[in-house]
Amino acid sequence: MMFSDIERKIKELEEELKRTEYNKATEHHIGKLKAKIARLREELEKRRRKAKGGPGYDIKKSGDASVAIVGPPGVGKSTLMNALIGKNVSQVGNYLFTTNKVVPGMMEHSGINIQLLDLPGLLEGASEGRGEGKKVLSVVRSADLALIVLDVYTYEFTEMILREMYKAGIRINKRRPNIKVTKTGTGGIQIHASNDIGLSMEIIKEALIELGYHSAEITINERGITIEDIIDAALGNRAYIPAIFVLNKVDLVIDDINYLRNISYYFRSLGIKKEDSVAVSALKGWNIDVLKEKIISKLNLVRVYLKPPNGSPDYSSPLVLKSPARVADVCEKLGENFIEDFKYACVWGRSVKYPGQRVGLEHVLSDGDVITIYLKKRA
Ligand SMILES: Nc1nc2c(ncn2[C@@H]2O[C@H](COP(=O)(O)OP(=O)(O)O)[C@@H](O)[C@H]2O)c(=O)[nH]1
Ligand SMILES: [Mg+2]
Repeated sequence: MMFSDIERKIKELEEELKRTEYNKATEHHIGKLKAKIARLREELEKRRRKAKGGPGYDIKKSGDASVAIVGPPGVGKSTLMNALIGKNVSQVGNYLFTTNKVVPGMMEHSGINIQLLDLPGLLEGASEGRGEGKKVLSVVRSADLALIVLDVYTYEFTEMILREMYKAGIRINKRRPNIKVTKTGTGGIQIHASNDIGLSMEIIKEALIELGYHSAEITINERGITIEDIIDAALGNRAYIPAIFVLNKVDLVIDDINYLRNISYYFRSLGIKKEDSVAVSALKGWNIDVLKEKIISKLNLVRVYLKPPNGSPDYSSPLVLKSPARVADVCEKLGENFIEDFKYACVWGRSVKYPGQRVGLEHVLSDGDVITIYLKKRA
């Protein structure tokens, strides 16, 4: 098939999917349609990569975590970035001004360094390559958190942004389902499901066959899964990214309570949780501190303080680790010999039963823990 044939076929199948009402009789057909679409998208993506070479901007990662600022043009992404950092790092434009590159900047908050990535505006069709769409989406894919920015006038673009991300294999505010798919040589499709998973075995099989699996083992340790989860697990290249929805420019509608209430209804109708959204004014600096706190908590970082054997902990510069943080991850940050020469560690804080408890390399630490590491004496 040619490029454009695949695109046309996807459109057709998507149309069909829209027309098909979901019920017991169409359940199987819908499952197959979704798998077919996913497979064709995958094929299209492969050819695009070949045709264009690798996508992506050249950004040097730095800091303890990275946050992508994404949204339509003109909603105030650059203004927000500057407000978070506290100085003008990124250029702010008039309504349709768009930069075509990534602007990185560092935000410091309670001992944690967070790299912010201000991105060009995302447009409808981005996942199919419109504008800088592919590059923007690939930055989002590799970030630790996405700030999805909308403003009070264009908030209804949220659906478009979510759709483009979805098509690019990005799953927002969702845990990776516990589903394993392994290709096997023979034996057909074997499904191991430990409990009532909420999807029929037949539908799972049909979807896998559509995806090109003829012999495979699939293990599902999860309840309430959807056919999309099965497709995602089979294709395997999905990114599960936490996100905060930022509604900007509230200064413009602050007197209109009903207007703001409608926006929050709209967010809720999309399944966006209250705690995952925040209304701000980047221009006036309203609620920027609240957003900062949300960023920190959503990143789920673990701060660990080092204490020398007979001294007191150094609270001025925590080690910042991604969750789950093991003692081994601390050692790795400190240097290679720390793992090699590791004897044991003593930990104070929420991860242990009593202060100063002895633990090994696999012990998982909590935010705020204090740790002393003892090394073997070298011969
Ligand atoms: N009233 C108001 N205007 C804002 C706010 N944030 C940004 N703007 C304006 O919106 C326009 C676009 O801002 P910019 O940060 O360049 O948007 P971007 O394209 O998303 O990066 C500029 O004129 C900003 O001054 C805000 O909180 N309130
Ligand atoms: Mg901008």
